[in-house]
Amino acid sequence: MTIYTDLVAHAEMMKTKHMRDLFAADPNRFQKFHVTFGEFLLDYSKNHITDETMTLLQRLAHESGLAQARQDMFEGKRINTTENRPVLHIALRNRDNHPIYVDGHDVMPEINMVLDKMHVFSDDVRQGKWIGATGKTITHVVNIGIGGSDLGPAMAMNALAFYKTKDIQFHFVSNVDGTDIVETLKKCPADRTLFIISSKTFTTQETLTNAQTARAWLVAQLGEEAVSRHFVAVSTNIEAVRAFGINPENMFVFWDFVGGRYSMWSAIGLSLMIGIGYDNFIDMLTGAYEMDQHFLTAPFDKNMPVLMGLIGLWYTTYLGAESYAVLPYDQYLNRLPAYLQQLDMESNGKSVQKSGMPISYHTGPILFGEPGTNGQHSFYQLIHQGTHLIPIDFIAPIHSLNETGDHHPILLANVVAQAEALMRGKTAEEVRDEGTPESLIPFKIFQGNHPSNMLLFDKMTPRVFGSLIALYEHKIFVQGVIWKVNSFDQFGVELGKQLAKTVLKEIKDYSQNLNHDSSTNALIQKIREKRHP
Ligand code: G6Q
Repeated sequence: MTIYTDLVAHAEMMKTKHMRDLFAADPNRFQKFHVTFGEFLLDYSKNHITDETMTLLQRLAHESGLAQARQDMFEGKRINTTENRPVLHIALRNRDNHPIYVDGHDVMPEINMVLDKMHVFSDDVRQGKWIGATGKTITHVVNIGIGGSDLGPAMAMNALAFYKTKDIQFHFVSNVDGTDIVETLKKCPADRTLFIISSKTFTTQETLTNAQTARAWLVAQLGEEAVSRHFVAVSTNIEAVRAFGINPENMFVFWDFVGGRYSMWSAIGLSLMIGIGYDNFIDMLTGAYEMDQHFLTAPFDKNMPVLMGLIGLWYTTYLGAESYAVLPYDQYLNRLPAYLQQLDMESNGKSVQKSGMPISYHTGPILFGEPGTNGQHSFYQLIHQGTHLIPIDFIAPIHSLNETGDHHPILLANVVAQAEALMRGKTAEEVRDEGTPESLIPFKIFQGNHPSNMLLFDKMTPRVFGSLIALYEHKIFVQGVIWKVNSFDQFGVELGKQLAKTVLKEIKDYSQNLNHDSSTNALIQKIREKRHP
């Protein structure tokens, strides 16, 4: 028997259990299945698990070489094998500043230099020392980037909005749909606007198209010489930045050992640092560092990212769940599900092992979510009474930064009650006892047995936020290791981009022959007819 066959057999047995009975049988269930770290409490007792499940899952982690893989990442080994790169977002928040070597070269001095440069620049913008071409201070910052160069800072800016300066408005433009940049520019006075062009490669079609439009808009109003006061770049590609017309002195670098979706800790966070200030940004890095240390040192049975990773893959690989919901009961985290969609699905949405062998089991789940309580009035119906197994992460602060009347107790009551309702359900007898007519009883039964994690923390601070995001990064890492995939490449986004180049030529140029399938040909033809009648 291998660990896999043991887990498959155990899963069959667990499918016959109801969590209601597991709780009834063991008054210590919460005591056994919760863990704390810093301000966080993770209650994972409302899951389809027993002591045996957790023992088997931890054996799986050990036999999958998780400890070694974790060490390899922290030591700068080239674990992104398909791109032959180390994976060192952890170096960006290495607050004890110990050397981290890549090919014998310590990366920390460069990381610290960029942080210092960001510090000076963000202070200058915040304090009105960085002035625009006509001598005015900056009141609008527009981050132009997409994917990893957008979602992180945009999500973090919302999450930490409480700490944001009120003197500057922040905008994030990502979509190549002209509406995004045009509607944003309508809100911005050219002489008081700073554009941060964020692109690791500086070749991304959407970002460069938006950046060119912004540049033309600015030049039309303030002239060519204004560009250096109103455009800065965050990138790894100095030549392309120079070619765009941004002075390399106004460029903030990062490195190819920082993956796009893991880059909010780098200079990609420049807009965020301007928003919340250097000290808060450092607190965020400290929170992430603390979670890194926890992940690195805590035994697997007390290790939050390991436990969350194992429980998640238990559902995906062994119990047949296809999706997974992240439901933050915190308005500040309203963009977290969108951020995690990229982090999780781009990292572990793979069907080939690191070795090149095809995979025969399910890997990364379909992630979705909305803040509570909004989601309760929409898709929770399906979670409660639909036919799918959907594991959930509930996330909630015990105190609000905006305690107002009964708002927060109501919010907390809802998140706790949802987890309880999903777990216990409501039996036919309970429905009948409420006086429900017999004909309606089947519709009012809740099967229950719907699993969830509950992650509570005291209140949203930069430090807590940093820990929270690092927790998810490491959870995804754990799963990637056990699924044997490379969590750090994303070749799946390439094909569509490549085909779009051909289609673009054909949409713009009538004379091009169309050699696609009949559907694609007809769609292009229709667009041509309508756009060039
Ligand atoms: C993330 C991906 C992707 C990337 C964007 C933007 O891990 O690599 O989302 O961040 O495609 O790329 P650039 O930063 O190079 O413009």
